[in-house]
Amino acid sequence: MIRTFSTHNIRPQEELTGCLWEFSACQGEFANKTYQVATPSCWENYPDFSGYRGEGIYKTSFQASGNIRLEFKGVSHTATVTLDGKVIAHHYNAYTSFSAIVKELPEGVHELKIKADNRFSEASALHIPNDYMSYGGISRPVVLEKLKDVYIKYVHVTPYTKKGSWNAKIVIAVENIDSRSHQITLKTELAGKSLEWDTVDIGAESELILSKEVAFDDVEVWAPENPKLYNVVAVVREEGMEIDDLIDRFGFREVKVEGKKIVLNGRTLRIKGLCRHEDHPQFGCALPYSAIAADIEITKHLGANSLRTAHYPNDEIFLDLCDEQGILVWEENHARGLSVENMKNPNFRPQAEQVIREMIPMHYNHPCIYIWGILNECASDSEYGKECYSKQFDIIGELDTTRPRSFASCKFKSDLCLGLPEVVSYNIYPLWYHDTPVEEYLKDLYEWVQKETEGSGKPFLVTEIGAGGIYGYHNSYNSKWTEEYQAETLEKQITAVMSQPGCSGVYIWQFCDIRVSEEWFWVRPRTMNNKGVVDEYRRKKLAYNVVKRLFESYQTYDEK
Ligand code: ADA
Repeated sequence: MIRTFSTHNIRPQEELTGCLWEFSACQGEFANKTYQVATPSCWENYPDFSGYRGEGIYKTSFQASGNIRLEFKGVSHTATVTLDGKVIAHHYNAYTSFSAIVKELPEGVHELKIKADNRFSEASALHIPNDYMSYGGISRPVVLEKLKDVYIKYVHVTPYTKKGSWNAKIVIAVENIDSRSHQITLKTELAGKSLEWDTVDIGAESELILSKEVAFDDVEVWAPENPKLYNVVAVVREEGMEIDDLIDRFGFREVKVEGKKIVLNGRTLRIKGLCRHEDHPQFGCALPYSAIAADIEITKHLGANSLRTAHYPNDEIFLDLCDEQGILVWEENHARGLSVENMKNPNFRPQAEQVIREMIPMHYNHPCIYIWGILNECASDSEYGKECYSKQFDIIGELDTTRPRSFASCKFKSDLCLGLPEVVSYNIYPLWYHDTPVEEYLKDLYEWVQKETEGSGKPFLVTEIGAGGIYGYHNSYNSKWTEEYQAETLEKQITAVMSQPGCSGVYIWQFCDIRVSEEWFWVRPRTMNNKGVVDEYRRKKLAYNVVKRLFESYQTYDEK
C-alpha cells in the first residue's frame, strides 16, 4: 500500500515494492549471497542479518518507456539508487521520501538497484548509536510513475476562517521537464468547488507555482471528534488533453496559540498522548498498514487523543490513518539527544535542516499534524545549539506559518531556547531518573519557566514522562523495572501533569517497548527501551489500564 487513498486517476502509478526483491549484503559473513526478500522490509528481520550493520543491495526490474518518476518513501538510512547501472539518486535519512525523474527511457525491462547503508560514521550526523534502532533496508514503499512533459509536484491547501466563514488558499507547483516550453491549463476541485485557472506558459525545464483563494459556504470542520476530510483534485490539461493529475486530502481546521492555550477551531486543547517510535520486532521500522492501524486502535482504546512521532517524520500511511481517525500528531524532524559535539559535525546542520525541508512540503496537508517539533533533547543549553535551533525554527516559518513550533527539552533550568518556539515543551522523569515527587518537581520547573525565562506565558507541554516496566517482571517489593512500579509511577505522573495549572497536556514515554542500538546494552535491559505501556509485541502491561482509566477521565477540550 502506498497511501490509504488514491493520489492519481490519470498519472499511471504502480508500487514496485509489495513483492520479492533480490537482496545481498556487501559486508559480513553472508556477503554476496543472494536472497529473495519481501519489501518494504528491514534486513534485521532476515534470519542471517538480525544484527547486521553495513551496506545491502536490493534489486528489481520493471518494464517502462518514456518519462518516469521513481519515488522512494523511505530507505534506511542512506540510499544510492541506480537505474540500468547509472546513479539516479542519493539520499540520507530513513524517514523522509525522495524521488528521481528519468526522461525518455527506451522501451524495455530496466534494472533498479538500491544500496542501503545503516552504518554509523561521521557521514551520518543524525543516525548515530542511540536509544532507538537505526535499521537497514527499504523501509517504506517504492513507487513508479509515468509522466508526460508537465506534471504536478504538489498541491498545498491552507484552510482559514475569515469573518466566521471558511476559506482556503490553494497553491499548486507544476514542473515542465521538457526542453521546450508548454502551454497548460489547470483545473482544480476541492470540497465540491471547481476552479478554472488561466492558461499559462511554462518555460523549458522550469517550475511554476500558482495560487488561488477560495471561499466556502458550508463545510464540516476536521476535529478529533469529527475527522472530516475533503479531497483536493488538480488536473493539468494541454491542447484539451488531460495529461497529469494529483489528488490529496485536507481538513478544515485552524490551530492557534492564544496566551498559554493551544486552540483548535476556537477550543482549548488538552493533549493526552503517547510518544511512538516506528518499531516492531517482526518489521523493524517497516511496519505494514495493518500494524500501523493496530497501533492507532490501541491509541484510541487507551483514550489518547495524540501521538508524538518520536523522533523523526513518520510514514505517510500513519499520517493518513491519524487524519481519518482524528488522532492529533506532533511531528518532528530527526534528532535525539545530540550533544554540542554531535551538532558540530559539519553534516549535522545540512542533514537536520534537509529533514525539515522534506518533511513539511510532503506532510503539509495533513490536518492531524497540529505542531512541528525539532531536535529532541539536543544542546538547547548552549549558544551554538541555540543558533541551530533558531535557524531550524526559521526554516519551519518559511515553509508553514499555520502551525505552532516547539522542541522537547531535557535541560531543566539551563535551557537557553525557550524564547524561540511558540510552545514550551519538556521531557521530565521524576520517580524514574530521580526520586523527586512529581508535583513538586513539575511546579518548580513550570514556575521557573514563567518567572525566569522567555518561555513565560506560552503553552507548556510535558512531551515525555514515564518509567520502565519489563513485561512479565514482578517481585515482592515492586522495584523499578517491575510492571507494578511502572503502573504506580504513571498514575502519579499523569495525575500530576494533568492537574498542573497552565499545562496543556502530556505525552507518555512511551507507546511500546522498542529495540535500541547495541551500544546502549549497558543501560537498557534486553537491549530494549522498556518504557512502553505495551511491550514490543503490543502485549498490555499493568500500566495499560492505569493509562486508559486516567486518559478516559480527561476531555480533549478544556472548556473552563
Ligand atoms: C529521553 C529521550 C527518549 C528516551 C527517554 C528514555 O527523554 O527523548 O528518546 O531515550 O529519554 O527512555 O530515557
